[in-house]
Amino acid sequence: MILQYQKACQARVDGCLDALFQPPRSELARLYEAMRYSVMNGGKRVRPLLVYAASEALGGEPAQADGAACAVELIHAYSLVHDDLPAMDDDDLRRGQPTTHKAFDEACAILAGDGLQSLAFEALAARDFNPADAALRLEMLVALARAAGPAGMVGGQAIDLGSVGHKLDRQALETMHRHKTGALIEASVHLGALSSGNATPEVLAALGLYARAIGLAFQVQDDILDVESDTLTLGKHQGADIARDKPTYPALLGLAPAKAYATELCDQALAAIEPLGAPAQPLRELARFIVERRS
Ligand code: GRG
Repeated sequence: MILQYQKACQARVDGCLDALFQPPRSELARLYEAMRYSVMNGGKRVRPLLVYAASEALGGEPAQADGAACAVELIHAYSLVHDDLPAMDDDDLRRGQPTTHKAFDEACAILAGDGLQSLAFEALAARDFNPADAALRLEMLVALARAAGPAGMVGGQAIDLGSVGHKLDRQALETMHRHKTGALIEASVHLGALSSGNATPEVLAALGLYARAIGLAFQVQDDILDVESDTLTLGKHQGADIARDKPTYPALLGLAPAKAYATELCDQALAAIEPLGAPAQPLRELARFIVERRS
């Protein structure tokens, strides 16, 4: 069922994203091509899936969630383009293809990342793909800005870069991941819920617990895959974390306890949304997918 749901949501968000990369003038063809290359290249679309699933859990219309689904994927894509740059992780492989700065050049990749970030906020502000209520759209814009910015994802990246050569304990590792990857995953669930127009504080709190747990589970599983998977399946270099001596959950806890921790986080997520009943089924399937995925 998750595969079918996943495919339908991927096709939906890919259709919306595709429309964003039409260069308004010929001089911008290369920049738009670099942006398209960075997005339309086979990502799992986990964050848009969470947007649609959270919206559906609260009886929302997918057409009102399209803007948020595009926005979180655009922010995610920009973060990967910049993360892969020589000044950061200096990677040459992403989603099985040369990274954007390798396929184009470094300046073009920096600008493509910048452009994707701006497009994200434009997509979230547009009336056509979001709730008609302007106050709700403003609330969604602020939520995404906070999650993506210095108190969220950008801050997490700064903590990560600042920790090179230092040993992080479990708490510091958790703080870094909650910012670096958790904030955008939490925002995806939050935006999806808001887009439905039916979010109450109680439901947002339950979804917040769910999102916090799967945000961390996503990272724990990512660390496990870095140990257990292979470069072809991952579409990025397997063992890169170990090679860079990055702190990871398997390194800190051991492989079996790291797997047990991922399962525990998944169970926590499922418990948090129990009261939401049948419409939250896609969210449950997604929580399981996050800890069972192989890439
Ligand atoms: C440069 C501001 C800035 C931030 C970068 C998220 C991030 C912060 C860097 C990515 C580094 C990384 C590989 C983190 C591990 C978790 C992660 C985000 C994996 C990639 O996400 P997936 O698995 O990728 O959803 P796809 O390709 O499926 O979209």
